[in-house]
Amino acid sequence: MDDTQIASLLKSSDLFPLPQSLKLSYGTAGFRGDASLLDSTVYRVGILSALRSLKLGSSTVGLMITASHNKVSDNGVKVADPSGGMLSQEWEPFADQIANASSSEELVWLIKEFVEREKISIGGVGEVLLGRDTRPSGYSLLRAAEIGVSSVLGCVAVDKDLLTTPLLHWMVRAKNKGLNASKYDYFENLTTSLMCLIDLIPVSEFKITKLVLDGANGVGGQVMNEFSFCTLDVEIRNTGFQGGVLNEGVGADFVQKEKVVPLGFGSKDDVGVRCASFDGDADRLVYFYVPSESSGGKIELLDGDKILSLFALFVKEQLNTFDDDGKEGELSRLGVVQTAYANGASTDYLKGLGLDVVFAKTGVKHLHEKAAEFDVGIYFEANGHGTILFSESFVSLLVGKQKDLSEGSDEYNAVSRLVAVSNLINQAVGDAISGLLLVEVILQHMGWSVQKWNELYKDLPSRQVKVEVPDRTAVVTTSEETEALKPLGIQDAINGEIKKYKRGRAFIRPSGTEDVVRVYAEASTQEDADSLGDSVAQLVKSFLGSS
Ligand code: G16
Repeated sequence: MDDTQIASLLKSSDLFPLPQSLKLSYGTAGFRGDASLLDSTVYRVGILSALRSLKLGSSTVGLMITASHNKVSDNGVKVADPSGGMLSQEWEPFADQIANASSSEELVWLIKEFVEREKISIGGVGEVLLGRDTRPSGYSLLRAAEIGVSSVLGCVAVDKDLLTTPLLHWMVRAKNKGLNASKYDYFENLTTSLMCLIDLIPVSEFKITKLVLDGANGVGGQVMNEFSFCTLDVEIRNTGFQGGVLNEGVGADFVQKEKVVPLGFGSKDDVGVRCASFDGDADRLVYFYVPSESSGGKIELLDGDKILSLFALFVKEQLNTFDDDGKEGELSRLGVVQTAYANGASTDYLKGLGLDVVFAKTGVKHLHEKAAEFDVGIYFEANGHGTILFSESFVSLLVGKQKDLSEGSDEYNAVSRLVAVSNLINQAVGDAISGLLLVEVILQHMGWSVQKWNELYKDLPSRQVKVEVPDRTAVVTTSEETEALKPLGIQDAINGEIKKYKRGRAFIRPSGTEDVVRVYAEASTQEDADSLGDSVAQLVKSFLGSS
């Protein structure tokens, strides 16, 4: 690094001093925290993104300013790698180091050392696409990111303004593949593949029924509003245009955790209607319906596990149509990836379909990696974050096969559906918009109502609790997060509680996005799941103290 570069970094860094006692970790999905403390973090991640672009031969990198499901006063920042996926985990320690550097001098020293070690040639051309969600703090944080990127010589930041997180990831991937990568290209891509799937629906009478979407008062509802559906009937509520606070009593996280209707839903006209919820930056999707007028706001939830099951069933049906002797053989290896939060009933159902079910640690970066090992890998977290990955070689094989088959045959239609799904569903990251379109078209394909879909299996009752503790990092778990290794003795105590309940299962883990320890409990009745969740939460408090 030459003197001009060092001077540029020192000068800009002085604009963004690190707030006292701020300690950050890249976490499950980038850095998150109180927005008023994040200027220096976002500026530094801007520098990191520029270096990442230079390191990878001037490929385009993405930087998203969002705290997704967190409260509106929080914000955060994460990086999309040139593939469109999450930042390589190999760079996370460097992200942690620079985010916590206490002075401009220390920051520049860390960068210099890293640039030399990674053999990054400063002076090349780098490009970083910047996006933000609707949080009021996003605008000024985006300016900090811009300054960070442009303080690395030769690097430019391109402001893409308000976007869903998956849309930014999609743009990065498309740009690096040499494809058109604007928001309108994304819409066009969705429309073309959706229309293709609709044309292949076997039932003669294509029936459109209303879907009501809860936009979490965030960017997802607003982007959906811009996207005109000629073939779907979608009413969007909680767009944030008429007031309403981001993620407050609305959105996928609220609906999935509380299992009650979001604000603006629940009138008698909503009973039985198919509804869906996005989270704050539209990378999560859950469905629900109000079962009866007397349900008191309680809903029937169709979470990420049920979306995964629907997708798996559909993909398997297509594969079976053309795979030799009706089994997945050499041609296609289909696998599904879940986390410890997956409802036990969903795992039983998926295994019952004969599928390879693999478990990963919480965080889409972990699930994505495992799903990419299959020809078709479907991953979903119960919270609604997931997608379907098709390997490039499998898509080429499908396209080749399509040419050999006679148009209109069952095999041809099945192959064409899979090709269309691979175009529709975001290959970079979980995407609530493309996921929603795929759910809608599969329900049409099956001729199913949301109630019929819900009958695939019955969820075991479960309960999730957040516990505020003085130091959540005191909880250390095994790699699949099903057992706590620390604090010593807590797992034995949890096991003691689990034993008291039929089909009892529980685990604890430190959140990577909020300052809490999360508790998950499952049992054969809701009363038991609640009681197990509460007693494990009590154990967390007694081992770690309450804050
Ligand atoms: C992020 C991650 C998800 C994860 C969630 C909760 O979601 O992308 O993979 O499940 O945080 O993580 P934790 O339990 O560690 O707080 P989002 O939608 O907030 O970006």
